[in-house]
Amino acid sequence: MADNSDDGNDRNDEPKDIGVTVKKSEDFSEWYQQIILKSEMIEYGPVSGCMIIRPYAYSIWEKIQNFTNREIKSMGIQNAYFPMLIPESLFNKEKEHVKGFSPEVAWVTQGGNSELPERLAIRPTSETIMYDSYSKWIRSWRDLPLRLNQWCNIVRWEFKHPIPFLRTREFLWQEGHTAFATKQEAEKEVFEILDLYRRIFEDLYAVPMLTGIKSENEKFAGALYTTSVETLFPNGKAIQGATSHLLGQNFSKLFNISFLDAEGNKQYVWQNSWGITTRTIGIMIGVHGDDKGLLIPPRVAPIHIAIIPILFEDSMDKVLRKCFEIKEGLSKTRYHEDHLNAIVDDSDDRPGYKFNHWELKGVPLRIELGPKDLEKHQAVLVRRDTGEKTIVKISEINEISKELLDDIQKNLYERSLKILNDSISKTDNLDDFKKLIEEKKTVLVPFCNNPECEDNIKAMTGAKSLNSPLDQKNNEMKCFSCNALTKTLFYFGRSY
Ligand code: 86X
Repeated sequence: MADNSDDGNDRNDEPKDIGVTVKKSEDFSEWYQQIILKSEMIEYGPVSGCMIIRPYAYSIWEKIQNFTNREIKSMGIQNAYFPMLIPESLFNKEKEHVKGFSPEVAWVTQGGNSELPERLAIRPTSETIMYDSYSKWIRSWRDLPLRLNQWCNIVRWEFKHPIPFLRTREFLWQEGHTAFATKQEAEKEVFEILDLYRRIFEDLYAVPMLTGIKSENEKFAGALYTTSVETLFPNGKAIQGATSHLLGQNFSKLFNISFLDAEGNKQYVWQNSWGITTRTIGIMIGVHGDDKGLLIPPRVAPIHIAIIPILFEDSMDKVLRKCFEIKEGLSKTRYHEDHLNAIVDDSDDRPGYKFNHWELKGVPLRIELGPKDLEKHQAVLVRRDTGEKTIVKISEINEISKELLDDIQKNLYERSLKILNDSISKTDNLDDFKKLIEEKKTVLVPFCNNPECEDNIKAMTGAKSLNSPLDQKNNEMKCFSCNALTKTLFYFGRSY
């Protein structure tokens, strides 16, 4: 227990902001809206579907960028930047693959007051503009592999109602586009990237994922196959986290990306593309947040520790000085690829108000320090995930903070994993499937992977396939819906 029963000085009794007014379990979407605004992650912009990512959220994206850059660069992938505007004629080369997407493309038609001779698409994805260059850059087997990535914004003019991070008309992502001499090399990368995405979610965001291969219906039309990571929201809806595609030679034939092999024969390259977006932030918020607000896993938290001084007139200077000393010590303490980031909240608000404020912001650890603590050379550490308090010697605060943060990270992952596992049910027949979908379960079923069969299932139940787990036994089974023979299990669920 804290050794400071009194809240300290009573200045600024009026609350500056009010906390979340709905429970996550009662109205998930209202809860989500409130916490992203009140925690200062998002501001709505003047255009519907285009939101402002405020520094508190953007710094999470920067951590994802840093981690991803480190990993992909060590794989031999380089960053580059391609233009945002794509001439219509070039864009149309991909027509076959983007049929369903075309209503979502935003176009630039004017420069100043004059109409452009050709419309320019604002990139909804960059295959066409990048592969146009790839066809010029790749000539011989010595030019391979070509492995580029870009960090950029994307515009897709969605007509469904926008949800910050999860479904926006403009979003940020990285898109990797690689070309290899052989299918084997390309295929190896597809799964290395898929595993990188899994680690971003599981190790950084503490969100457990279902990793697998998309159905024929749900794959990217330009790919031989599409792999994905998917997870579950507490409202029972599944959501895709990221995708990694084996494009095969579909695009290299369209864009004439070919090379002369060592024997002098012309060959088409084997390609991949893969992407992860700012949607990841929304997934983290939805999975971990609670009725007090955000709950940010330590590995991606912009602020690890909020230090709250318990101030009284006579001891104020000493307590504040010690708080800043603690902050200094923490900032010199390494935490994974980073250092600990602590802030001292020395504002005029009451401690109770500050507790609520930093809980709303999802800061994973709080340190309370009052005059009585100071006398005993101790402080109180409070976990955001469990509310548990620990009294520690100030001399041990750096080490114990690190341990507690790792434990919070682990706990967030494990409790989400339990929810995910508890939501998964298995069946081999349509009747049970319908009931389980109504109960908002994620259902593992033997499925024939026939697009018409999946369309049927969707029409009957509103559920679609998420993906098909990677390591399967390959027993002969019957499709749960049409009874055709199959050897593969798929996850199904209602999804975003
Ligand atoms: C699908 C394919 C692929 C690189 C990725 O999934 C990862 C990164 N690209 C993306 N795709 C679209 O969603 C799409 C959307 C619109 Cl509006 C469009 F006009 C064309 C598209 N092409 C591909």
